Amino acid sequence: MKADIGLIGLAVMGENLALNMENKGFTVAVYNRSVPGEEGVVDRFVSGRGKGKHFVGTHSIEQLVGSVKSPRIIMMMVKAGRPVDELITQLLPFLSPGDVIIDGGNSDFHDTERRVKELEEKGIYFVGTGISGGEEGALHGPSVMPGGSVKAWPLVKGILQGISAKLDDGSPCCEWIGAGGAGHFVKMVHNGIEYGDMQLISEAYSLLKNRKGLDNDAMAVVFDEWNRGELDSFLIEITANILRFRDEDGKPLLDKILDVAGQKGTGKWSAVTAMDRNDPLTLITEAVYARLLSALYSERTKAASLYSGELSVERRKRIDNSQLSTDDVRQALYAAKLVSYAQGFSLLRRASEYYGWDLDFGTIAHIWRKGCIIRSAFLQKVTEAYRKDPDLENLLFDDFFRSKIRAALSSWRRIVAEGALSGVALPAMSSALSYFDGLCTLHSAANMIQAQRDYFGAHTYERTDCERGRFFHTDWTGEGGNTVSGTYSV
Ligand code: NBP
Repeated sequence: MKADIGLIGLAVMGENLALNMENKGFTVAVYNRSVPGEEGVVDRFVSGRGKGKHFVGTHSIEQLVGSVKSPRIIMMMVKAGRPVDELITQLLPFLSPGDVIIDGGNSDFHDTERRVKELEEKGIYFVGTGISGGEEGALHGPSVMPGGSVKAWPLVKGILQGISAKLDDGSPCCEWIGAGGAGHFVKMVHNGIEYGDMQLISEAYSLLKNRKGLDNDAMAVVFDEWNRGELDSFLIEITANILRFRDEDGKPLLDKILDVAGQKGTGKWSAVTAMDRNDPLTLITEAVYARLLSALYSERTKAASLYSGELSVERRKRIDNSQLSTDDVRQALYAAKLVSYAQGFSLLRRASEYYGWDLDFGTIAHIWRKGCIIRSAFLQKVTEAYRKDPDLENLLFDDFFRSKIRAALSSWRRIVAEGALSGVALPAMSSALSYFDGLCTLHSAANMIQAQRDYFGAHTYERTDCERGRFFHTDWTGEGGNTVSGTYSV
């Protein structure tokens, strides 16, 4: 009997997705490149976790494609970038028009846009799908964000929705996202939001540890409590578990983990893409910068010793004077999180307009509610906001978000001030507050920037006493000419 789907790449994600598919009743042909002379990954899997199940182990691309029923669905779960293009090249000679290639890795959405076009020209459908949930999600039900060749959706819908997480009402955490690279774009923003959430939690942890002096067990109790309220989410839940986790010697493992954060690109792509779309994605960008700064380990070691005297005096002064409440920390974390999601969805909105994807923001928040890393109770509120007003310019304009920001604002300001006064770095909480204050400022200081640009470069400016779109230049020094620079904005 032929398989329902072929899966390439049996690393942690591929292996667990294959098991998930089989568990849902699908027969899966599996393939992983092998190093000559070593026991193959495929045989190890088929005789190990896959033993006695509906798997077909294959040892070449040709054999894999030949094992799958027509129209063939071949899914790749491999490292993003060159490996995906190499595999497409290897697959093409064995595929027929109407077959589907799915890329379930974290590919750059620009690559997916290109691959959809190139493959559709050959009659092959290409689906670039985000898959979130890590190892456990892959096995039990991830959040799945497919986009690309829309004609492939009826062919892959059964499998992708079948393996996805299900909400309590039974609805799958997998819906069609849009054309071209839309699926991978949405996954990229999901990961960017994940960077933001993780950075905010680490800042709250830093305040509780360094300013309130709580030990790991006490902090675990705080995070558990937060997880029972409006911050209820997977990342808050695992933070409590991490804080409680002991190493073999009985000491907290967290305290032995080097504070150098890694990254695999999706946060950085979100930040760069936001710049490309002129979108002020400040919080996620700060979260990326925070990881970059953490990685400058030797520079940080040097700076910490160079400035240790000054900083310890400041900190001691604050410890004597400040009354930091745990609830202030929670409120600041929550308010900044609202800003982060507002920014993430703002980027989605701008990209949707630019690429013509017609993204459904309510549905995107809906399929993030289970299975994925940023799953949280609060995403329901995002869905509700967009169901009420699909054209909402900014989530912070929604009544629910407004009321929450209003309730948290004074705590949020206190916390950011406390961080500044006591030398605790809070890049995400404070940049979110600056964004919020900037957004709400009717008469900002950008008039000065426009004046300077016109002064030194004849870049022109608009006036408050004229209609928008009329540009003026002033000869500020009496020595300039009348020639002006172009008024375009990039
Ligand atoms: P990795 O990202 O570590 O990829 C390993 C797989 O890619 C192995 O099967 C490896 O084969 C294969 N591969 C490589 Br590397 N180069 C190849 C090539 N040139 N040709 C064919 N195969 C090649 O594994 P992963 O963590 O399971 O992730 C798979 C994808 O899913 C990635 O794009 C990742 O970003 C994405 N993702 C990961 C997670 C997560 O939590 N880990 C979550 C969501 C999405 P080999 O065994 O022969 O080296």
